[in-house]
Amino acid sequence: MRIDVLSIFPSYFDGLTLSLLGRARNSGILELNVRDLRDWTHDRHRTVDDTPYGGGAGMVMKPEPWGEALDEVAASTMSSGTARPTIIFPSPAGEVFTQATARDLSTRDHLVFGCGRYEGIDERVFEYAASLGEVRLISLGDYVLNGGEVATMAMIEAIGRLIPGVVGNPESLVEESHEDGLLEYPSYTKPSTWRDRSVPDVLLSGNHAAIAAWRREQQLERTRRRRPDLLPDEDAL
Ligand code: JFB
Repeated sequence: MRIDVLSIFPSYFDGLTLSLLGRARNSGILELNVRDLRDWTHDRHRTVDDTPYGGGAGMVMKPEPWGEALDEVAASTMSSGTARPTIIFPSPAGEVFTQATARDLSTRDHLVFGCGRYEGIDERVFEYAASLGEVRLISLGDYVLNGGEVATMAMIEAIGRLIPGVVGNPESLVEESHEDGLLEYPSYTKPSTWRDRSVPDVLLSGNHAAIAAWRREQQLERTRRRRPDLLPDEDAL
């Protein structure tokens, strides 16, 4: 998979380029390119924002640098003969990112993340990007961030760990929270007693059927208490 990130704060991604991509990058499983959007400006001040038409608070990102940047990064996959890129714009007005979104995106050959700042990006950029690839506006969740960078890092980490050979890819992905629609069961390790707190007896019993049943019960109980929205509607039963 190839991932291109467009941002006016490319150094935000330094940690990600080091951690996630160590093994995957060198083996060619994943190629991550972080590019500074200001490299596609042509004025002395490398301007990426301007005042909003119709008035209102704050600034809006100008379309021209985005158009040139998207042309360049999208053209490089299209010329290499592979499918059109999937172009993701993190947005508080997008569809909410879930594990299902991460699974879907982990199957793509080429992802482009366009990180907005200020009050967002001129709407015509999204329309134009749709001529280059599949455009997805995606929100990390129902809270307000200052830009798309943190959301992009979270999404790349969630997507990357689903790709075999990427650092952080566990042996078993199926037992994790959200993969089976329930929260995870609690985990314990040695010592069996710590500060007067003991590990549940069943886990020391060696009875694998009893352990499996206890873990399933814990998953259901935790999900009911903490995340009832994940369970089927009781009224529907
Ligand atoms: C994403 C962003 C802004 C308009 C603009 C670009 N879950 C999320 N919350 N906020 C964002 C997000 C995601 N994904 C997000 C991109 C941009 C926020 N801003 C700032 C805040 C509110 N309204 C600019």
